Amino acid sequence: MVVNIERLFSKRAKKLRASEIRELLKITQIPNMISFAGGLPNPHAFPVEIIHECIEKTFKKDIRNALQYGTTEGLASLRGALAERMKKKKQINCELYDLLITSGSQQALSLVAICLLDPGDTYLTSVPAYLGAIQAFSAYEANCESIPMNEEGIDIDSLRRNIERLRRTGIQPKFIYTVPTFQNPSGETMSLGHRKELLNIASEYDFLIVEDDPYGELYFEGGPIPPIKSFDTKGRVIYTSTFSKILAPGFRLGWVVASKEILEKLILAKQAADLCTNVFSQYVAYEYVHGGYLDKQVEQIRCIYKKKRDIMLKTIKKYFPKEVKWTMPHGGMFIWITLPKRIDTRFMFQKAIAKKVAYVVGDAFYPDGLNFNSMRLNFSYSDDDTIREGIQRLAEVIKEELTISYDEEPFVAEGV
Ligand code: PMP
Ligand code: G9A
Repeated sequence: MVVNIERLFSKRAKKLRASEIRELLKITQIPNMISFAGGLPNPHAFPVEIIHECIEKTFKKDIRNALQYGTTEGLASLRGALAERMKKKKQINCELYDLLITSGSQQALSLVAICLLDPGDTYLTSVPAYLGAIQAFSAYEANCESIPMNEEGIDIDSLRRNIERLRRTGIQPKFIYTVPTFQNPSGETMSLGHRKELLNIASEYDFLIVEDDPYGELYFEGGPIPPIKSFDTKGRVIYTSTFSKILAPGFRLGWVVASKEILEKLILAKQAADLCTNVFSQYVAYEYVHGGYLDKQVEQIRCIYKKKRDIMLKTIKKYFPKEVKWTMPHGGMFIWITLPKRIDTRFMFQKAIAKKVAYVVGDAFYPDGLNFNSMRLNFSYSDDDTIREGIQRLAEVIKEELTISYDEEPFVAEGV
């Protein structure tokens, strides 16, 4: 008998949608394609020699335990080293017991969704938002309320208005998801004032903040900015970060700092998901942090990415038509481009691919869609000359697109 597999899938599985970014990663494989699409770190920023040394140390010290199953919470020595670093670098007051190691921060988002979201629950996010978070939360059938971003990171008035509107219909959001520093996809950073204000609002209306901070260490100027978690004295913020951008994403290592009650639930959810995070990775990462390699490496990564950001911005300024606007990130890996409203970056995408240059359409970062004239460019992955060449190709595509006149202006939502 033929298996009627559609009948057997859960309602949840039927609703799962592919991530535009994961799909786009396939395009990167096409020969001569210049991809500004994937949010990939630069492979030359991976500390290959240091990783080799850390692996050797692991082999010498404790290889049999490194190859064994580990606790769900994660390696105590690594959690301790990270807690120290969180205190020193981020002013987050935490001990090793406040910290859970996860399989990347993506798993942290997924565990948060399992523990906080029932089908039909509402969460808030500033938009444009990290696609992987939207995917993680919508897998648990939650409703998303989008709050526009502004030059201070989030439109606080709109946030209040939306919370009040939801309240009138009896809806209380569970949490707000935010990437306050060098955000993916916009590159924007939330001001200190808005960080504190967001925490006050979360307290006033009693919801949590899920603070996702993969890029906080990658500042190019202006120094580090305290995370929202550093102002949190009541356990209202679930903070997550990752080794993906400060070591290598192949390690699949992230961590969460949260209150005891929340952490306990996340640990239970993780037990069911994967028992424990890759133990060998954790041992090697411990040597990386403990041996003082991390601090030095992060300085180098900043230096490499700053140069790439500067090259991309300079080339954009030189070649993009004057009607185009872009963000000026002070760190991270992304620049957000806003084109004249009559351009639809989804239609333009095929033309860009034909010219062998790829971006992510802005629409992908809006849970409700409805933002058609924007795109995200990644500057960390490509080498310097490739950035120059790719931006020139893209400039040609945009210029050609601008010569096409449409009868009607396509509808465009306001936002960044
Ligand atoms: N959050 C944000 C904002 C990201 O940009 C990414 C990766 N691009 C992640 C989470 C997931 O990262 P990882 O699972 O590799 O830690
Ligand atoms: O999905 C991945 O490979 C990580 C990249 C995320 C992004 O492009 O935002």
